[in-house]
Amino acid sequence: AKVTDAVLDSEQEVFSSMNPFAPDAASVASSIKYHAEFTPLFSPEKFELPKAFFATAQSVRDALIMNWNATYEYYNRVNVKQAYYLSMEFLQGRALSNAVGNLGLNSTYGDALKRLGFDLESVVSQEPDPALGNGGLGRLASCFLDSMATLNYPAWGYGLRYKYGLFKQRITKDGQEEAAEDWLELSNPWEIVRNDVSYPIKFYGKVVFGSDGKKRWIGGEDIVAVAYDVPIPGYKTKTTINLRLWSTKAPSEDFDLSSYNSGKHTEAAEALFNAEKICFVLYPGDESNEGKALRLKQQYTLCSASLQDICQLGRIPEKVAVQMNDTHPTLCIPELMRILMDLKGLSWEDAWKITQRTVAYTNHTVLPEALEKWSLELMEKLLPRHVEIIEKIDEELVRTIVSEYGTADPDLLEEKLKAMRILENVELPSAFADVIVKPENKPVTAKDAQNGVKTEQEEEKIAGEEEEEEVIPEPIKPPKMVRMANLAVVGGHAVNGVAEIHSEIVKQDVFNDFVQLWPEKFQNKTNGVTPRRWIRFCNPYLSDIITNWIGTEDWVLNTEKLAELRKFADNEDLQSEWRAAKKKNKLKVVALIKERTGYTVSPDAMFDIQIKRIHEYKRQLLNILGIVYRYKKMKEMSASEREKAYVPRVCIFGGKAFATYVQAKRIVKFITDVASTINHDPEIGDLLKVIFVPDYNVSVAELLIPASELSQHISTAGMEASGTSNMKFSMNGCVLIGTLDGANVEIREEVGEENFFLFGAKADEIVNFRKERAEGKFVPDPTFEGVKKFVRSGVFGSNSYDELIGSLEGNEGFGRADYFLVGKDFPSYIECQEKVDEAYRDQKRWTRMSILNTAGSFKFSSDRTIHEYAKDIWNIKQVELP
Ligand code: T68
Repeated sequence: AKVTDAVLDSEQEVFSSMNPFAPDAASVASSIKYHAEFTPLFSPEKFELPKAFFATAQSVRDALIMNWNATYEYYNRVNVKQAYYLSMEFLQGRALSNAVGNLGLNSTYGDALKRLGFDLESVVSQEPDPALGNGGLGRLASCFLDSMATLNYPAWGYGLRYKYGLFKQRITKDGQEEAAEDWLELSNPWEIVRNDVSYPIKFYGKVVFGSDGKKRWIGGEDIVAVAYDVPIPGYKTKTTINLRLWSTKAPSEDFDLSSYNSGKHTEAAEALFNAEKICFVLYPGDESNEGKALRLKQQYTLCSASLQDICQLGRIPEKVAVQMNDTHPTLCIPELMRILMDLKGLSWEDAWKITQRTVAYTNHTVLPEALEKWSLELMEKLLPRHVEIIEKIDEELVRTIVSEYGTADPDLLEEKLKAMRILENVELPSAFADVIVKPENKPVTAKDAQNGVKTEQEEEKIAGEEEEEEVIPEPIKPPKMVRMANLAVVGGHAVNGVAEIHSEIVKQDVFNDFVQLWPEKFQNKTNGVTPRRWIRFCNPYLSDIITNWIGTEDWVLNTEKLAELRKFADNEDLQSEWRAAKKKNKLKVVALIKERTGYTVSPDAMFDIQIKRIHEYKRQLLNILGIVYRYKKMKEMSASEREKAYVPRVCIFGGKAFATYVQAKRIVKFITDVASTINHDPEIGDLLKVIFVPDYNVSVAELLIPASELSQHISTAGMEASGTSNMKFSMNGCVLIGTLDGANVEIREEVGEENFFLFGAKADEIVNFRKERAEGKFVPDPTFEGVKKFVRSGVFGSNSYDELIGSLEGNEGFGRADYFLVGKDFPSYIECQEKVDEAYRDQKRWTRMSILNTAGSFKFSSDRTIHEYAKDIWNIKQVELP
């Protein structure tokens, strides 16, 4: 009780120092009542939970608006350099509890709502979870906003206001089904539409010379981007920064009134629909050409609207740093060039210097298929002026490469051009056509001629004579593409990976040729997560214990303090409090599982969790096959042997598969089939349960992570750029099982190798193992063969899972033979899981491991990451409001 009182006092103090009014519960209650009545979204007769949520959010928003205004008024006055974080995704999660928590008003709002007959927790759970992101990349952007505000860095977030967020996932007997996520259905209490902040955006059209000799982009389709602002409060600071989300609409004159009046209603509104559809959904399916064009329109809308806005806000480049979250906003580079040259009249050279100084690029993946490319043909149609600029950037790059490597070794030069050019499968710019003499055009040397070596033309002639009748088909030309990552590397002043191992792979592999040219551009910025949302607010039980033992709540801002827990790791009192907190969190998850799946699980079993997007490289398949192995062994034992041999476990999965990713959807279906067999097997009971929590999102993560005891981060080494949930789990006292991949490597270093369950092949061994497989030299372990056979025997239903199990063998028709090396890592994974059981049996040892994870997690606060970006890339300073 003492701790809570102390926290309460400090909350009051903080708020009174921050605001002209220091709200007590009574004034907060009247503010909520005021909003329910005078900014209504519901009819007046009833005052129920949904209304309570909206009115509470509106009352919190008042405080945020005040702080927001003060923040930017001050930044403008002192004219500071600001960072602009551009991202196609912000996975914000619910805002109410976060805002109330950051303002230090938890108990005040709790009391106020009690006076009105509600409790804060139920009110908070009314909020729809805005899912304007897919996964790690979007959530990272949101953690960064929280840290930038908390640390008083002058900054903005820019994104798109999708009408529908990431789809809602339903699990049926056929696997995953998708439905629209209508998060705006009841309106969004946090956003403020700025009717005076809108910009024209153009698509299609053509480029002409204006009378001043400057290029003009004219004609085409014009739409308007309108700003919707979402205030982002910092923790225990007045600083409240802005997330500006663009929505699209048609210019009002585009509504064809006379068509409408003549009964052609659809045609009359076509322009409206065309403009609005750009912001309908996050990541529209892009298998069709229409889908591709729409996604490109989204990207351009983000870049163009944001840059037009930024140009109004601050002097470029002195006062502006633009960070591109992956390649999705790379059109910033040609767009800024266009603005500077065509609209502001700068020369190419000046515009280029400014652009390079302004923008920087974060890479989040090394998977070659995920490196973004756009068809040149599509881009030429949609953005003709930008293609001209990209062609010129490409030409300048060719010039640099030629001058760096010379023409003496044409093979080397050709290889470099092929790897580095922005334009792919496009002829060299005319100025260079003669510079490079391709090897096939090289004259045969006298020595070769003596040895009877023929020129290619001679070979062709002979071949032609031999098969005179045969018609040689025209070779299919590979499509011309724009490589966005290459453009981002060339156009920015900094390129960073998101974990040490990832940044090394970026340097040694993906962008190695660019590193040779510009080594100084390449950096590492290991990801982080906000300790506010990801411990303090989602895990109040553990937070109170930490505060109590460290003796201050400062650790929420200075996570280094968490290290002080180390000295208490074996303390029995701490250990028992620690276990009690875990148990309370597990009980919440028991209820969630019951509600979402109907299954009853025991809170005394070990909670083993893997939650992330479903992807082959993340290897949910390895996890579920490990479970199948465990089940198979259990079935071979007598009841008493089973009890003795196994620690009871609840294995929990959560995650969405991209709607068109067939193999990922098969994995979901397989997990749910296995779950249904095991969970209904009376012999197994509480010894093993498998749960797939449907519709995984930020709010579900906030419940699962604090309850987790073991969590799985088991990607094929070298494929997960960083991972960020691994950091959240570790902070919440969960022990990790994982490969040496992404941020796992650094987490293991920090928490100590005895507190991390490591298994599997290392990144630098993968190439050889894949080769071994391809050459048919790999001999699978009998345990793995046994598991596959068991699955095929029909235990989990009539389905024989040919495509899934076949993919692990590279059978005819099933593509790459176990590309993700599930079979290779299986035996070491199983062995490692046995060590997990052994450790868990000793609860003292396990609790110590758990405490040491929290204690060693301090590096993974996004505050640390943001300080590094601010210093090494953006060159911005913290500015505290007076
Ligand atoms: C993730 N990437 C990485 N991509 O996979 C993860 N959206 O390792 C890393 O921790 C995280 O980024 C943050 O750095 C994504 O989440 C996407 O969601 C994505 C990819 C392509 C297009 C759209």
